Amino acid sequence: MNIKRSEHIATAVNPEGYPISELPEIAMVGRSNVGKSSLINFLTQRKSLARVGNTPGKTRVINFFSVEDKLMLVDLPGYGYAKVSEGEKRRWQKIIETYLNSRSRLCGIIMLVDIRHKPTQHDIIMYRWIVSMGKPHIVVATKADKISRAHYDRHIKEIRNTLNMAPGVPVVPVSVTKKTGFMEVWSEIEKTVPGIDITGKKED
Ligand SMILES: Nc1nc2c(ncn2[C@@H]2O[C@H](COP(=O)(O)OP(=O)(O)O)[C@@H](O)[C@H]2O)c(=O)[nH]1
Ligand SMILES: [Mg+2]
Repeated sequence: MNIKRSEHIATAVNPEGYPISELPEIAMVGRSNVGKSSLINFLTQRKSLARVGNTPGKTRVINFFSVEDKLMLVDLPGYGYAKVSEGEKRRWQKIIETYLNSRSRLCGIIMLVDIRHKPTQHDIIMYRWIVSMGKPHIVVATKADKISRAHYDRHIKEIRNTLNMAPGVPVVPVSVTKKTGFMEVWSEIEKTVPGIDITGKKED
């Protein structure tokens, strides 16, 4: 399948800067450098719609990207980057929390964790908070090319246990370099947003 149309719509730090739009939104949440921007490029089949590999911790803004004029993917600032001041950390936290708490068309959240590593304390706190919001969510395990397929199960189990995930919530391994997990993530997004059909595979 091909995504025909995707576009950078807005960059914002606070609600005044959020775009005026009716599109349902899916937000990417995760540590700095985990692969949020890469996942957006992967899902939109664009090389550099979202900027990848900035100096970690430099993305202090929210970026909104429309897909097929049907959906907005939202790239939130990464948390957990050590080399910034406490004040700076609080500012980021506020940007993320304000968005997640106030955005009424937020339909679902994709929480990203690196498939190689046990989720950190920051991840655990963030995940608990996502669960408590009661919005649909999935976990994407990024950089799946960095481990062998034979080890997927073990790593996914560790992620599930550490985050204390309910059995019904999927963990989807994704590698943007090997281009695996594309349909799986889109299909989860389609389940999350009522009536949306990006892949053309949904039956109605
Ligand atoms: N090998 C590999 N590298 C990845 C993958 N996804 C992201 N990266 C790399 O991880 C780094 C951080 O990615 P980025 O998307 O900027 O992370 P962000 O800070 O969460 O937006 C970049 O160097 C990416 O090229 C993946 O699936 N496989
Ligand atoms: Mg990024």
